[in-house]
Amino acid sequence: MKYSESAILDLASKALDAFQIEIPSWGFANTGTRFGKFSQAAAACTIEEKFADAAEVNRLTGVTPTLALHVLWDLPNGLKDVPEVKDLERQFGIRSGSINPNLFQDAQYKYGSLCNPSAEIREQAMAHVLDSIEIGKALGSRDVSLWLADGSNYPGTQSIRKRIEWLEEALRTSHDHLAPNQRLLVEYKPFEPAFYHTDIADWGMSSHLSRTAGPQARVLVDTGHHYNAQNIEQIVAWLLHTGLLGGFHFNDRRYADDDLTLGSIDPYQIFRIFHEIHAAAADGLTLDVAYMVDQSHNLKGKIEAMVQTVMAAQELYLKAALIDREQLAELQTSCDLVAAEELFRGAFWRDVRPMVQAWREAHGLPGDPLKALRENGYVERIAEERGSRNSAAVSSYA
Ligand code: RM4
Ligand code: MN
Ligand code: MN
Repeated sequence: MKYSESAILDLASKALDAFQIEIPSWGFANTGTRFGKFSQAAAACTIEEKFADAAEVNRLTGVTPTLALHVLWDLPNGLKDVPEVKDLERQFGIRSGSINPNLFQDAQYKYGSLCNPSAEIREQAMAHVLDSIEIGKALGSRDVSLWLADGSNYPGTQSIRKRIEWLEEALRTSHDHLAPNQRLLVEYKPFEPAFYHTDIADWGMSSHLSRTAGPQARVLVDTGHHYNAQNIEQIVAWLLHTGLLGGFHFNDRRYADDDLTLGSIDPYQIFRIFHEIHAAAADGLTLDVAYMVDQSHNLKGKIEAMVQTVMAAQELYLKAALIDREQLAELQTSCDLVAAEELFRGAFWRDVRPMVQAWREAHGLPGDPLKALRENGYVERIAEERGSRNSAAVSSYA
């Protein structure tokens, strides 16, 4: 590498200063698989406890100032719950992040929400999205992240094209209600819970719907929502090129939408994604990318896993930031494949942990947030406070 050591340290601290990541309220609540749920004594049962846990993660890492909220789980009374959430924001020093409408739990959504063949149910779903937009406005949060479970399980049982039309219309209406600073993020997922067709199955469909909705709509890439072997960084490069990249739901996967800890299975994948983003920024593209975590930890301790995730995200983001882009561009142009790949791989293998630790210490944060969490007794304390309530069976992330 051409960079001097001091240039690298300078680049590193600038990159880390620029990086923040949003954590999800549902990552602190009890969850499970469809086969069983293993309650954790320390899991958050209330919105207040979710804010408290988010504040703890932010105290330890310093880079998670916002908490993503799911409307049905976190604001069950809609707009009426906004004052309480605002109080919690003040109390815990954490802001509300993206607002996630919840269009998949209610019984009426059995055959879909915004794509349901029943006009009445489509209207109910639409009303929920519009409420979510109003909640976003009232909380001063920017992004409304839309994920639909809509789809069908058996060929021939639904009109795929009619459902596209309903969706286009619903997203246009949603867009019409956005405040000028708000964005509509359209998430895609190839399958599950629907197993024949999913109404927004991939980035092409999300791109089309975002464009149709209007200029404040963007695509949301959940790293777990791709088929095995799909080249996610290429999708990211396309979305950067077309100006449609709105943000990420980060997690890792081995098989499907596993919601595993970021980088636990394939850290190189996340590095390659960050590389595309840093490269686009270096090329002068305007970027406005929301980094968010979408994970729910079933076996690991929830707060510990969230801290570990944030640390992994910082490390991979930094590794990719330190690629010598000028040199890489030269090697790409001369098609010096092995040297280009070695430069790229070298950046991935660089141990950046001492740099992140130094950055944390310079910012008054614990150098090793996981160790600090183990030592500060927070998890034991909340386990004791919440334990008895958590022995009851749970049915969702709420
Ligand atoms: C979905 C999707 C959404 C998340 C829900 C709970 O698979 O990833 O973003 O809100 O799960
Ligand atoms: Mn997601
Ligand atoms: Mn998912």
